[in-house]
Amino acid sequence: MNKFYITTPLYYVNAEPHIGHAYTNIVADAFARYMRKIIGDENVWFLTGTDEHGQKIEQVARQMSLEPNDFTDRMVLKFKELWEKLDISYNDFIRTSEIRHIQIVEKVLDILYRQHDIYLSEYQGWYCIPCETFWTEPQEGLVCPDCKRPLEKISEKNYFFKLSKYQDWLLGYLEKNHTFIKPEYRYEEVRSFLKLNKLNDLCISRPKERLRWGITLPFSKEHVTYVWFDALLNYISAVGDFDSQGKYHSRWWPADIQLIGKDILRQHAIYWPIILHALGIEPPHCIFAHGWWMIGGGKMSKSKGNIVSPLDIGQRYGVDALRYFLLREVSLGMDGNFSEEAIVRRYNFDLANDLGNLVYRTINIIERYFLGKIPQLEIKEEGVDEQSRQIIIKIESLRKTDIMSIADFNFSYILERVWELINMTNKYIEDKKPWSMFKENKIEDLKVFINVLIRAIREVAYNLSPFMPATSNSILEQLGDREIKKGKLLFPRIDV
Ligand code: ME8
Repeated sequence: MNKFYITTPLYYVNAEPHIGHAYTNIVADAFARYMRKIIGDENVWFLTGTDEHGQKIEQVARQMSLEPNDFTDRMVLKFKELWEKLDISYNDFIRTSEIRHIQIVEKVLDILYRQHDIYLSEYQGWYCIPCETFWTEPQEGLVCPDCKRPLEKISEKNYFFKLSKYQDWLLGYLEKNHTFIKPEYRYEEVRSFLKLNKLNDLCISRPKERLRWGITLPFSKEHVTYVWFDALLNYISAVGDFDSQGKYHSRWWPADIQLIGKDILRQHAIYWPIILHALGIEPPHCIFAHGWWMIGGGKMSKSKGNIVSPLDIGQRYGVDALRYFLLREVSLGMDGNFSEEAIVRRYNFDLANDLGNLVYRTINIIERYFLGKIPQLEIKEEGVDEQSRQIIIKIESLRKTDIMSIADFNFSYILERVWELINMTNKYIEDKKPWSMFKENKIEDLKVFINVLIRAIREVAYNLSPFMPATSNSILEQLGDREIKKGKLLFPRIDV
C-alpha cells in the first residue's frame, strides 16, 4: 500500500458534538496514526469536517436569529476545539459551505444533468407545516414523527438522480467485492436489501420557497441541492478536481476506508458508489460501519437529549483514558453501553493498576539501583533465562500480529495483546524481585532484567501510540534514552 486515505462522516452542526461523534473521529485517528507508522506521514490523508446545509441547520439558525452561515461559523469552532482536545490528527477539515466544495458539487450536477442522469419530475410527500419538515416516506397515521401533528400531502417539481438505472451494476459490484462493506454482516444487509427491493430514484433538490440554505442547482435557480447529495461529495471535493473533459483526478482517491456509523449505511453503501460510478469514478475500497454508543438502552443522540459531552469526560478522566475506553470496550462494529462506572473500572484496572504501575515501578527501580541511569547492554534472546526469553518473544510477536488485526479493524484485540505484554511484564517484576537481586549483589543479572523491562515498556509505548498518543509520548519521555526523567504519575487511581 503506497497511500492511505481515510474519511469520517461530516457532522451536522445543528448541535454540539457528543461521545458518538468523538468515537468515530477517535477510531479514524487511531487508524491514521497507525498507518503513518507503517507507510510514513506523507502517505496518509485523514479527512473530517462538517455538514452545514439543509433544513435542520437553517431552522436552528433562525431560532437563534442568526444567518445560517454565521451560525455554522460558530458551531464549527466547537468541533475543531473538540478535535484538538482529543488529539485528532486530521490532515484536512472540510466544510460543505466552502467554495472548493461548492464548485465541485456544481460540476458534478452539471455532468450528471448533461448525461441525462438527472431529470425533472413531480415529487410527493407529507409536510408538517409547524415544523416546516418534509417527510417522503409515508408516516404512520400521517402525523409528524417529531411533533405528532397531522401532515399535509403536497407535491412539487423537483430533480431526481437515476439511482434505479444503476441498481444492477451495484449488485454486481458487491458480488465481486466482498470487502467493500464491513463488517461482513453489514455487507450482507446491503446486498439482501438490493436483491429484495427496487431502488427509487433519488430526489436531489428542494424548492427555494421551502429551503434557501443550500447549493443552488446550476440548471435551476429555483432549487437548492438536497443536503445528502451535496454532503457525500465532500469526500472527493476535498482531495481532487475534474478536468475540462469531466474526468476526476486526485492523489488520494479512492478512499481506503470510509468510516461511518451504521445509521448512515444506506447513503454510503448505495447512493454514494452509484453517484461515483455515474461520474466514472472508482468507488472507495471500503465502507466501514461501526455500531452505536448506547446509554440506558437507547442510542445516544441529540434528538433524544441523552448525550454525554466528550469534553467533560476528557476533563474528568483524561483524554487518553477516554480514547482507551472507547477503543477497548467494544470491537468495532458492535454497539456499546456507555457509562462512567465502566470507564472508571477500565481506568482503575487497566490503566492505573496495569500500565501506570508498570511504568512507575520500572522508573523507581532504575532510580533506586542505578541512580536513574539506564544500564546500557545488548541483550540477545539466547543468552537470557526462560522468563526473559518469553518476554522477548512476546515483544517480537506483537509487531507481527498487529498488522494482521488492523486489516480486520480490531483495535480492541490489538489492545488486548498489548495488555498481555503489560501483564507478563508486571509478573516478571514480581517473580524476579529486583530488590533481592540487588541485595545479593547480582548486578549483571539486574542489568539484564532492567534491559528486558525497558524493552518491553518501549514496545508497549510504541504499540499504544496510535491509540493513546500522549501517554505513549509521556512513557518514552520518562524512560529517556540513557537516563530516566521521572514525570507525573500516569494514571492516579480513582477512588470510588
Ligand atoms: O449523519 N454512537 O451527521 P450526524 C456512535 N451529516 N456513533 C455515533 C452516534 C452514537 N450514538 N451518534 C452519532 C450525519 N454518531 C450526516 C453525515 S456524511 C457525508 C453526512 C456518529 O451529525 C456516527 O459516525 O448525524 C454517525 O454516523 C455520525 O455520528 C452521524 O453524524
